[in-house]
Amino acid sequence: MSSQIVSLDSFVASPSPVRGCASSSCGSSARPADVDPDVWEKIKDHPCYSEEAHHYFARMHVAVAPACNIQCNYCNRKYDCSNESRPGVVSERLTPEEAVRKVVAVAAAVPELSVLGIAGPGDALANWKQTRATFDAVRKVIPDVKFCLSTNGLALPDYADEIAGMAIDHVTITINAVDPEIGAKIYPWIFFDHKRRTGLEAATIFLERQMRGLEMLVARGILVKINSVMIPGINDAHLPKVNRAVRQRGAFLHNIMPLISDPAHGTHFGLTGQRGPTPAELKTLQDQLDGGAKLMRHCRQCRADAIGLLGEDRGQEFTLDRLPEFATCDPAPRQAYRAFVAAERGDRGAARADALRSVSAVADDVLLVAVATKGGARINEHFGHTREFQIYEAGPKGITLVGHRKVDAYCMGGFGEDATLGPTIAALDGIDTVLCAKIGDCPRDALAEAGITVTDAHAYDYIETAIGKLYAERFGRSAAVA
Ligand code: CLF
Ligand code: SF4
Repeated sequence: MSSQIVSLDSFVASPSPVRGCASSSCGSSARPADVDPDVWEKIKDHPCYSEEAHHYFARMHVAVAPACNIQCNYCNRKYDCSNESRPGVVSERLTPEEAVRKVVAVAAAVPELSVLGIAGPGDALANWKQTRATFDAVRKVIPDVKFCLSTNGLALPDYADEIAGMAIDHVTITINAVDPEIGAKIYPWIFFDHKRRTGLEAATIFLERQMRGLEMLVARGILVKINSVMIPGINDAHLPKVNRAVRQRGAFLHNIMPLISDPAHGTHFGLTGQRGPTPAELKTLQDQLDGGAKLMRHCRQCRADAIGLLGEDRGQEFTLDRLPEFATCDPAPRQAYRAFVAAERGDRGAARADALRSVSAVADDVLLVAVATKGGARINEHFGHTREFQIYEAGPKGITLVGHRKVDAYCMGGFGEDATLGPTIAALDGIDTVLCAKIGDCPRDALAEAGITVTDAHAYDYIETAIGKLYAERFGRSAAVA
């Protein structure tokens, strides 16, 4: 395995140090043995459908779909705050023409871009004319970007054929219940067949159409991801049943997301005191569902105008007033970046296999590690700059990304901001070790006092390599254990 240090920043700054061949197809060499080659082609550059890809690739959403055909008790699309990160929230709505300008500008500046998604702020299918016009226009100028859409599913049976005809390979349906009694507690109304419907009638129609839409998409070869919002006391105990139902119908991935609930958001649940799950409750449910439909655990519940790697949002760099009047879209930097990732992937795959061997021989011990990273599956972010730690669990099941925790950056304008340390330490509750590229004495000592070890000894290593070494050191095994 190579010990060469590679950062996304260095690639973006200078595309010349491309290693490996110039064809993106060599990424297939890193295809996991249990993934069908056709499926791998669809997911290998998709940051949501592949946990591995999310270390390298970026998505962008264009907010061309303002209207919605249902009401969810956790949604209020009027609320807008650029610091807020939750579905349904955007800073500016776009026409399809504006959306194309934005996509061209982002593609020119962000070689990691691989997916264009339409995820609101309303429902992509309730605004089908705009959704279709946007995808059709982008396809003509940037054919190498994958298309993805997210919907509540009410209108899916009407559009499944068109979606398949447009070569949209990825569709997300938000399914929170399969039992109308439970659905009626989440959806106060739907608008269907020229009429607003409420209560059990609404939920019965809606859930039936979601399931039919799922079946239709799967039959047409589309990879369907199911998002479910976990709402304690309403559908938390019901979600295993949802998991079984969507798995039986061929869903590719299941993503359980915590309810975000705050009175300030003006949602029904926020105003009535419905709480979201704790991180521990969410993890317990996810652990319970492991072995069902494959679980997504790296979702960031991003905004309907998000841009960048999943852990970042560069939307403010690409507001309409900042877009160049005429941008061109040379595919060469994206192709070069994909070749870079293909080579990096092979290298990381070998490193990961080594790391997994080092933890697999140990019986029951589990280590929870927080990692400061800005991409590339490496430990390459300073403690003081990080706004999000990726959380890994190492143990008998291997080394797995199990979530992320948001924090405020400690380092502000070159100086440590001690006021942020308390909340950061609270956010790292239960973490054994923090891995980062660099840390100063002051925050290191404060974390040590809280019982959290921080080390920059593995700076720029692959994440799994470092965790494998850490695990072996901690539990007295050699990293070379076979
Ligand atoms: Fe966007 Fe959704 Fe496509 Fe991804 S997001 S439409 S599948 S490209 Fe991804 Fe964002 Fe989670 Fe969605 S992190 S909220 S799962
Ligand atoms: Fe809001 Fe989406 Fe629900 Fe429509 S489907 S009400 S946009 S969360």
